[in-house]
Amino acid sequence: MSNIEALKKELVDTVKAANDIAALEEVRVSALGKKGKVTDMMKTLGSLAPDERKQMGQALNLLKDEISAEIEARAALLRQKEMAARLQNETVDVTLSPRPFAQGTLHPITRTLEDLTAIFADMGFAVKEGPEIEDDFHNFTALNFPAGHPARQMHDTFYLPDVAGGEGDAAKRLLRTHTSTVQVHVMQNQKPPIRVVIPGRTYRSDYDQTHTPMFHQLEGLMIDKTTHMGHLKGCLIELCKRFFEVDTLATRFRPSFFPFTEPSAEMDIGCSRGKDELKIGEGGDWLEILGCGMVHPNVLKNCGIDAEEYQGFAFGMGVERMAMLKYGIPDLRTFFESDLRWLKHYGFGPQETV
Ligand code: 2U9
Repeated sequence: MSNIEALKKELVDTVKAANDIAALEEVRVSALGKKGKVTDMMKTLGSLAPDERKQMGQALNLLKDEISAEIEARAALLRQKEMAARLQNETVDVTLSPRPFAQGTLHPITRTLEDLTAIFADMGFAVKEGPEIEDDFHNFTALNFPAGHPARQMHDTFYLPDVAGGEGDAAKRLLRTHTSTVQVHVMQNQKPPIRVVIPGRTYRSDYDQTHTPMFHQLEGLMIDKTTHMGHLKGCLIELCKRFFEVDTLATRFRPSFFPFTEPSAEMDIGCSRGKDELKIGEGGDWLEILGCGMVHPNVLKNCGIDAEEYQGFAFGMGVERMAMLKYGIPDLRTFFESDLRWLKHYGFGPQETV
């Protein structure tokens, strides 16, 4: 075997033995670099006779091309292998739990609204939303609050500047004090039967241990020709059983007063209070949970519904209160502090939603 053939075999073997791009680069330098083996042989050409030099020169150039081609082919193969290994290592298994990657959590209010609306949706209620800036008619007048009635003050309303050129109550703009405004819109726009729940933010100028200027309500309305108090009770007892995840639940309905319902009631559920815990379901104690009643005939009339033909029930609850009771959150104001430690503790991962 000539020197060139022996060198070719040696170099091809070392190219094939290179197992990564870095090792291959070393092979390239040791063969074709300034001090490489092929280059060294090129340097000897000058000492050869012209014929031999020509022959040897051609052979060395061919060797150089062949080794370059070998190196390029090996590099392509190694790059392909490296890419396959990276793809293998960097694969994301989308079936794995997202928990280790989860950065944020669902706020307990979001979770509670989802829980409540899911239960009502199951009972055939549609979910409706409406504006947070309202007029006096939708917030008070339609709901049977007489003009100048103290109940309007009781709501600690946030008023906005009057509409330019407007006069009297109709010109008054306010932040809604309850989500009942949305039921008014629904009744104005939809013929009965009506079965809706309304989740949303409400505003009252009040701040202490049990009140914040913004809080959430969930209200409901059902109207049909024969809707009665028995439907109201059945619906709300079922809601509480499902929301608090109990099979047996003591309940009682105490007479109350709201301008927009007649008769009106407050619903209590049974509970027992231990030293540091509250157990919902049964026991000697009672817990006030929501307000409800049969829609006042004046409200039906104000919203364009024939009170001789239709009747309905309505209810309303504070969402923060429901969340505090279900998830054992002791302080209302912490809901709005955006404390990351609190959010981590009381928040819910996305896979835990209903
Ligand atoms: C229409 C007719 C009737 C909604 C109702 C209550 C009773 C009630 C409170 C619970 C706690 C508000 O967040 S809270 O302070 N709500 O007690 N809400 S009946 O009745 C309506 C609503 C709309 C057209």
